[in-house]
Amino acid sequence: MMPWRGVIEEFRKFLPVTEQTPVVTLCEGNTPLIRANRLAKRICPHVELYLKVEGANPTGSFKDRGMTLAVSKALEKNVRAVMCASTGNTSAAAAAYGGRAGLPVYVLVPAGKVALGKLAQAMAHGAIVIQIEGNFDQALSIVKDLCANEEFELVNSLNPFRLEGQKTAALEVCDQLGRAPTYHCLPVGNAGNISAYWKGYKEYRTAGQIAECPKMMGFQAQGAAPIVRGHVVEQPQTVATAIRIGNPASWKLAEQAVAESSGAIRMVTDEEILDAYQALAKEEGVFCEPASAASVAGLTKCSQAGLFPEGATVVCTLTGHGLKDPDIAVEISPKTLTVKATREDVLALLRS
Ligand code: AN7
Repeated sequence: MMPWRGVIEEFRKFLPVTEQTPVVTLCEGNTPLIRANRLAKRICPHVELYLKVEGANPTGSFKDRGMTLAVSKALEKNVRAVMCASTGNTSAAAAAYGGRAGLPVYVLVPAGKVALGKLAQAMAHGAIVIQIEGNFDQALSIVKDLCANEEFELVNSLNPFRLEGQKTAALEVCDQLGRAPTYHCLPVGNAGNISAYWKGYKEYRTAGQIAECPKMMGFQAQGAAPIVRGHVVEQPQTVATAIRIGNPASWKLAEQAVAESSGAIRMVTDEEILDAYQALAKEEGVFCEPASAASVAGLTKCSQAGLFPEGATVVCTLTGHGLKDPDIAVEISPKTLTVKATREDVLALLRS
C-alpha cells in the first residue's frame, strides 16, 4: 500500500489544484475515526458513536487540511508573505506550513487568550506573532484590511482554499465508514469548518460516493453564540478559547449548511463543554482541547432531548489536541501527589 501523501494528493480530483501547483504538505489528514462505545453507552445508548480525531494532524488540529491548500496556492501565486488572525490553531498551522514553504508568516492573536501550546507552536515555527489588546473579531478585521492590498496573502478561512482543504475531512469520514453518518456534530467558532464539511459531503454525493448526506449539527459556546442568538456578540467569553468568536466570517455559509441538511446550530455551556472534555479523556482515552469537546457536549444535550432516532450513526469531530491547552487540563484535574522517595511513603499514600 502506498503511504499517505497528504490531502492534496489523496483528494486531488476534488480540489482546485493543477500540475503547476507546488504542493506544501506535512502529510496531514488520514486521521483516526474511532468507535466510542463506553461514552455512547452513558450519553446516547441508542446511537452508534464515532470520533474523528483531528488532533492527530501534524500541528494537532484540523486547520492543517486547509492550510496545506491555502499555502500551496499562495506559493503558486508568488505572494511575499501570508497573514492571519487566529484564536490559536490557525496561527500554528500557518506558521508551520508557511515556514515549510519558505514564506514569512504574520499572525494576529488576542492577547492573553491563546492556549499556551498554540502560542508555542507559532513562535517555534518562526512566525511573527502580534498580540492585540482585543479579541479575535478585532484581529480579523485588521488582518482583512491589511490583506486588501497585495502585500500579504490572507490565510484565514475567508480564503476559499482553506475550506476546500478542510472539506477533505468529510470525504475521509465517508471512506472510513463506507457511508455518510446520519448526523455530524462539530464545534462552531468562525463557522468555516461546518461549512467545509457540508461542501465535502455534497460533493461526495454528487460524485456517487455516498447515497445521502448527514444532518449537520453545530455547537457554539453559550458566551460566544452569535449564530444561535441571531446577533453579533461584542464581548465573547468562553473557557474554549478556540471558539471565542462573536462575529463568524462564515456565518451565512454555516446557516445554509444546517438549513440544507435539516440540521441545527445550538449552544452548550462551559460546564457542559468541560464535562465532555473530561469524559472523552477519561472514558475514551482521547485528549482533545475544550473547544473540540463542544461537539460531544452538544451530542449529549441533543440525545437527552430525544433528537436522534434509534440506530442513528453520529460522528463528532474533535478538532484539536488536548496538549494545545495544558493549563486547563492541569487546572481542572485532581491534583498530583508528592511524597518522599521511599517505598514506605508511596505505600502509605496508596493506602491512605
Ligand atoms: C480546536 O484558529 O478560528 O468554526 O483562529 O481551533 O471553522 O472556526 C479556530 C477554530 C473548533 C472552530 N475547534 O472552527 C483559529 C480558529 C478548534 C478550533 C474551531 C476552532 P471554525
